[in-house]
Amino acid sequence: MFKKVLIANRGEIALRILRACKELDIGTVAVHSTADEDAMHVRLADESVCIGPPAAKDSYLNIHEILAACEITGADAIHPGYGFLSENAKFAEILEEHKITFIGPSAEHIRIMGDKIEAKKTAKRLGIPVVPGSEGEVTDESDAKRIAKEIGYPVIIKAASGGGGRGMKVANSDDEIGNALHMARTEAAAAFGDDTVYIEKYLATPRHIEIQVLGDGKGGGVHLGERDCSLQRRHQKMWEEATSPILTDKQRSEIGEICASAIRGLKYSGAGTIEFLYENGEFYFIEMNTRLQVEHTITEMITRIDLVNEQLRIAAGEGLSMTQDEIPFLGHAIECRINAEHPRTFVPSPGTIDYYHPPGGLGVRLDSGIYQGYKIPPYYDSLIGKLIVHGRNRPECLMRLRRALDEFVVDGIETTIPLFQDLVTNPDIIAGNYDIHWLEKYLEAK
Ligand code: MV4
Repeated sequence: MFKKVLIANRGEIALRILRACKELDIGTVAVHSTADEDAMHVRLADESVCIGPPAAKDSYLNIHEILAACEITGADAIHPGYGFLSENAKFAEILEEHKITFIGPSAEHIRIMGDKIEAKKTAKRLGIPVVPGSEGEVTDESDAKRIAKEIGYPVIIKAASGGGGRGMKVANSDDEIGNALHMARTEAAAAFGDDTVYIEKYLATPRHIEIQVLGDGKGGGVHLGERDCSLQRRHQKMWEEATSPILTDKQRSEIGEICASAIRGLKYSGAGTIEFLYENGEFYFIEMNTRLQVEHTITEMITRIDLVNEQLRIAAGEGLSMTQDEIPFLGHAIECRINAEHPRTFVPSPGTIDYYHPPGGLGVRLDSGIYQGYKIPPYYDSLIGKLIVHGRNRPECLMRLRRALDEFVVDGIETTIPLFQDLVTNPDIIAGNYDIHWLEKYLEAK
């Protein structure tokens, strides 16, 4: 096992990684920008190195500074967390050249899954159901029209280098497809420097269901069930659930086994998430994430598996600590993302936390690095914590979430807590009756 891990991230996920390292008696190095000097994980780390000014491009994305911090401290591995450099194949390659372990999959697998066309081809080859659409890149209007005729309108045009919803355009008929193709390519070129696009059948009211997988890099691999992440606003997940309110045990093990088998076939190493749209009882692969996700926590609550611990063991060549039949799916868990944002306008609300009272009690987990007197910097993502609640079943989990939200006090800034206090008593939410558009429609109607 590693002697010292450098945590190349900030906020709640940096603290999460630090905790797993400490439990394995691994030394911890925190890197931080000048804006994060007072961050909780910096205070708790064995060592800390300031790697630059607040802007992410000069600090958390600065590969040279991070490598220098590794050299100075003698860290033998780096955990990238999520976002920042976590899916940067070049970074993984550079670390390999410097004999520093990147705690994550191979640069090759990061690269394949980062190209949504390659990812889809690979998924299809491995037996994962995909959305009907073009085999590869769509270049001109006639090509797009031919494929649209085959799969039927409406269709959606997507950026190969995309993800997170940017560079997507829907077309409902032949006379819309030319413009949709042009707009998607222009947006993709501007956002990703790559105007490669592909076309798929547009699913109008799907749910977003993702499968957590773990591969040992040697042909072994398991799935850890699903997360229902349909409650999103502008492609930002807000409320995630494990298990999904609408999946049966049979569906879970079927789609889970398809994903685990694909991971074994790839000889994938580390944690990964295979994302699906789910509509009318069918799963459709859309993309694979080669990083630990924000919402990994709810999977940990129902399986009792520490996913960061597994990542560290796999990266150290110790393989998986469990077989598929040793993975239970116990009860129900819900995660609410606590953002420093206004609960209705979602305008960011950085500033100092004057008074802080976190919830507690049975089945309540709060992953957050904030504390009373902490000053939330304006430079980064607005996520300041995740409230995770577990119950023996979904009704108990909802009741406990409602109780925890009512206990939760964060004075001095606006947060999304009041939004969740609304949602947890909403009849559609209580019934589990929502698709990927539900939250935006709900917010528009308010
Ligand atoms: C789709 C889709 C409908 N049909 N693909 C959004 C970001 C990226 N993950 C893919 N996305 C979508 N792809 C087809 N063929 C609808 C979306 C989508 C979406 C997907 C998951 C969660 C929230 C979403 C919000 C808007 C659109």
